[in-house]
Amino acid sequence: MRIVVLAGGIGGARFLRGLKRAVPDAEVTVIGNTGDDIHLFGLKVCPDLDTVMYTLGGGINEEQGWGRTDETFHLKEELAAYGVGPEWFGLGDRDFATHIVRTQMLGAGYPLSAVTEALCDRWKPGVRLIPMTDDRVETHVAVTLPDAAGEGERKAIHFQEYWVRLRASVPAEAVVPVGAEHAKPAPGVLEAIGEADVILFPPSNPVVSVGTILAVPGIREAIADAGVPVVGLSPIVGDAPVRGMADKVLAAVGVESSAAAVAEHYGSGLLDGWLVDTVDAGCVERVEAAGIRCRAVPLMMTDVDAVARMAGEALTLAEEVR
Ligand code: GDP
Ligand code: FO1
Ligand code: CA
Repeated sequence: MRIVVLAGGIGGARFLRGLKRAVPDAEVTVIGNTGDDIHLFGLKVCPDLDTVMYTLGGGINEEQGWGRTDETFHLKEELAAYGVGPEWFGLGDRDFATHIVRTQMLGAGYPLSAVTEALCDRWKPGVRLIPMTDDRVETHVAVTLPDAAGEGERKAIHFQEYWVRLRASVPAEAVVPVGAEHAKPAPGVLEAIGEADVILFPPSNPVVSVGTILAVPGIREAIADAGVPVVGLSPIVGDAPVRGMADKVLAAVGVESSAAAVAEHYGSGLLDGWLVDTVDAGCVERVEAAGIRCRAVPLMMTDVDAVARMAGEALTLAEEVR
């Protein structure tokens, strides 16, 4: 079975670990979000690609969900001693090596998709991990912050600054995947979608993870036209994200923070099936009224077996709508 998964960071990576346990023989292609990417200290950092690679490769910091296990921060401290920031972004020593190798290869002319493949040669994630695009896309968030005079000043900041520095403490007024409109799907992306038996949206952020991937021209269209079941799992449980800032970025695109509203936001033109958590069983009818087959099952990714059951439910629903 050939499965294509559109993945962000933690939600996507943890789902993939369970999917692999549920169907070890499946050929899984992951289309990774690169809108979170940021250039720091002259290095290209790809948080969501790395989260998938480290999680499936056994190198992730499990408690945090991002970054390396057994990490130290000497390099960051030395940079800070020179007054070189940003201090709000926690790059560890082991993680730095990944960004150095990536940046060196990009500088030598390799596209990000080839670089990601090379990094995965070490981590052996057991999936084919492809960035959504080799072109530069950066998600920016429009916010209003107080200026020196205490007046509100509207500006666009990098998504990482919104999330990591500001902890999404101010409303997101707009979310813009800068560069997406001119980006091309990376080699292999449209081919994998065209050859898939099933396409899954893990419980990743619908705006800044899956939404950003879908913003690359050609990807949404290829999925809608693939003619295979497209099934998603809700990242919203009981009207709130399980973690992260999905409620804030959903508000920016005019979507309420609920499992049903996220399904409607994707729409029946894209989604055939949608899983909501059992606490949201009351919204099944609303989702089905939107033309999307819906089931309520436990969706908390407490351990890999629980996630494998979620993945199994998603594949069962895919067979029902096929
Ligand atoms: P990020 O890039 O690290 O933010 O990760 P993703 O975009 O892949 O996933 C983030 C989403 O995962 C958030 O909106 C969370 O609500 C969701 N999420 C995290 N843990 C769980 C879980 O156990 N169950 C469900 N249903 N969603 C989860
Ligand atoms: N998340 C944080 O909350 N604080 C950090 O300092 C931080 C550093 C970081 C470094 C490398 C990396 O791959 C991820 C990192 N993250 C950090 C996670 C990342 O910013 C977010 O979880 C995702 O991009 C949100 O989608
Ligand atoms: Ca992310």
